[in-house]
Amino acid sequence: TGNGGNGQDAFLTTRDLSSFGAPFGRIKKFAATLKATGEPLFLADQIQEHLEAFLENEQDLTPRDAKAIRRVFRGCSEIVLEADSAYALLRPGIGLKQIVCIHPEFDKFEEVDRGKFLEIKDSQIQGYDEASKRGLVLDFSPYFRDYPKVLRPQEMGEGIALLNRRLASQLNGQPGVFRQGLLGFLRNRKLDGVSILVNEHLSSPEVLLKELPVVLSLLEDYDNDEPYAEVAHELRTHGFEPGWGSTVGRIAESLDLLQQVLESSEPAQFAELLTRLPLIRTVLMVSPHGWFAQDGVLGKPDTGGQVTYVLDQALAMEQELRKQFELSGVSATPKIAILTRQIPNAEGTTCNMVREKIHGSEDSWIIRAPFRDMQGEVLNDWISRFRIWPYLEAYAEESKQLVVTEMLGPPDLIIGHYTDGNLVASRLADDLNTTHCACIHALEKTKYLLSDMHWEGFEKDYAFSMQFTADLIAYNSADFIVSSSYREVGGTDTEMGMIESYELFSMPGLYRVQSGFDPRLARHNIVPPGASPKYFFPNTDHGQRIDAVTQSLSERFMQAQPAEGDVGVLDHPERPIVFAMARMDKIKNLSGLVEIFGKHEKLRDSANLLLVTSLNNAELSSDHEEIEEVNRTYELIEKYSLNGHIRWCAARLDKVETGEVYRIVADRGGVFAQPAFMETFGLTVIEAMACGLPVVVTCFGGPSEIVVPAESGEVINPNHQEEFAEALYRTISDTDRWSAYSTGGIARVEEKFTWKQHAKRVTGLANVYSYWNHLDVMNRQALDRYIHTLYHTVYRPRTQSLL
Ligand code: UDP
Ligand code: LCN
Repeated sequence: TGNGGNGQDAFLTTRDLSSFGAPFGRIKKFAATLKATGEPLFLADQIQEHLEAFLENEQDLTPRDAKAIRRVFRGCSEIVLEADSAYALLRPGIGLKQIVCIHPEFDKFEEVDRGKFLEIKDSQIQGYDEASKRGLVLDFSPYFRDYPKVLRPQEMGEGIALLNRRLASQLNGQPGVFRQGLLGFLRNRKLDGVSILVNEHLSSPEVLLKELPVVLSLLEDYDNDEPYAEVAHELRTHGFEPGWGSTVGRIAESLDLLQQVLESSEPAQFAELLTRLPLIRTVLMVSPHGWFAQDGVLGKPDTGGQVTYVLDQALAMEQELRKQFELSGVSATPKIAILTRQIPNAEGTTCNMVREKIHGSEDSWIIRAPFRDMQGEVLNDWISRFRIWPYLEAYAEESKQLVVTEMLGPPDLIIGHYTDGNLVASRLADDLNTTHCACIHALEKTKYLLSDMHWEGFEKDYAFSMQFTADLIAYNSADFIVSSSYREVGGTDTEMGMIESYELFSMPGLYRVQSGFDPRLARHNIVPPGASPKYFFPNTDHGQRIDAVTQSLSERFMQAQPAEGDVGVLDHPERPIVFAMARMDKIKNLSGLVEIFGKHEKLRDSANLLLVTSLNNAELSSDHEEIEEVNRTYELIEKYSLNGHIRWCAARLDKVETGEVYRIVADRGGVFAQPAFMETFGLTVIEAMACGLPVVVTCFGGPSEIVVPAESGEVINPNHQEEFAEALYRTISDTDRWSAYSTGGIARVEEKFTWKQHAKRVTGLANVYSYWNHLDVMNRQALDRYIHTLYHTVYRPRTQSLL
């Protein structure tokens, strides 16, 4: 298990812990007030609440000291009380952790190691005797000891920049090793079994450096726009195969870049060179849990943005790779496959099909393999993503053959999605020796309070012992990780990032994690998704809109009487609309929106509330969270007498219709509301903005990074219901503001959230990390063994309980 877990951050251990500058006497007094409550554990929000109450009472405290105390506890995520001691998990900065003990006898903080802290936490659940026995401790830090880490918070999630700098500095320090490494990498490249880039003539870096100026001068004899074929023969004799460019001009540019990279150490050039090389033709995406199809699946408890994301990513990657091949002069065409689960009882969807072409693609496919029980029989029905763990191993095994047949060999890149997709992806990448890119979408741990410490209570419904273990296995084994927002990686000034929350935690009786995911590792990259302009375009773009769709949706959502299956008569159908569309997860807080709307008189008297969810009848659901949220929404409609003001539609819209709903709401001067308690990214927010519909969104998670407050919408804490309602009200009642948000939103999406940019970045990342892997700078083999051990000793045996 290594010793890295003791591992406070190196530059912090040397710091004098009393030097936080806060009066320690008061800090002890604060700890004593916590103790007086009799509670053994305080979490982030409670700590802040108690701290503010405490500071208010301390009348004689100078503002300076109060500020210093607040600084100490800013981002403090846990305080555990044991006997006379209080143990606080502090966050001296984004991505950093420090555990301190506060004791009445001390005159300054005493540092506590991670193992001790977890043991104290466990003792609250297990009792001292049990907790003091040495159980299983997980620590991934030794395997990443030499991996570059960012230190500046603003660089968190910009792993590639750091990696490029590291590679460039290698050139400075050990030019020979660097050149040898790069040449070895270029020489091993093949597409469909055919060598590209360089051949064996370039037997050493010296030969390469000698040939480059010769070839560059030779190219000067040709016009820039002459095709590769004109120079192919000569290039080959000098050691260069196709892949450098489709025209003489492009080839010269690429080879010049190569020459500069070999001779100077400019990180940007290195990234540019690697990014333009055509290293990937076939991409496998893995997203096993159902329902995954192109129509009629969105909005079910397990299928929301991830399905949209994966399909759009596939199309964008195909286009990007096609463009890359065209520019590089390699005559190849890309192929993408999305591997998902085949569900025989498909309920009218295409989820039972083995193979399905992706609409709008040239050669991209959904391929499906079934889950099987222990006897090898196919499972016919959908099962929740929380219960799929026992099936994934055999699934990965069976899929391997399917993938190799589909791709005519191993894929060049595997992109895993969510925990299950990445677990399967890690197994396939291991077996097929392919680079593994992991897209996270959501980490469940932070969504459920104390899901780690009280895992046993959650086990029946959520099986978190399996899911969190699978997270640790899959994301640690990935070559690089793609997140959608900074919130996922670095969190905020006051709150941990979702990834960061896996760094130090315990599941009493199962294992203690001393180092799970270090968010500072240069494996993390933030690459946000986009909204497809084919469906999500401004409401003013009348040429693209289809009248019949506009008409039928307007009737359905805005006429006085509800259509069959929909709920709510509208007394004033002409009023502007407050619109929300989401799955009925508690965390999406649609019931909260009903309350926000219901309580605010001016808002309810000037607007209607439109909810579009896949379900508004609890009897049709088997998902307990969904049922509770539906019931609560009805209770609140009743409580605030919202009949006449709300329309609640159970609709499974296709993409054309979804885009059009945002637009018809925009036509009538409405607003889109996203009030989630936590959202990793929030695709609906960019969809609404792209359609010219102003948005008011939660401050928790991705939406707060999407929207620039007062420019492209408003960002509000949904727990402050009055404020949220005010923001909705001012957006629909102030026409200048409305127009500013509408145009601001469109511009923001065009600038920052496009699939084109996304695909370009992911392809570039894949190239750079493949190179990094090739150098084998970390001890990959040891990491793999550790991961396999965890898989076989914890994950696999536990999954048997779900059979
Ligand atoms: N969506 C839908 N119908 C619904 C609910 C959601 O079509 O009833 C679509 C929506 O257009 C968006 C996606 O599902 O593309 C939801 O993505 P988001 O990232 O907002 O949330 P998630 O469901 O992934 O948590
Ligand atoms: C999952 C979520 O919860 C959303 O916030 C994301 O937008 C979606 O996946 C796509 O990544």
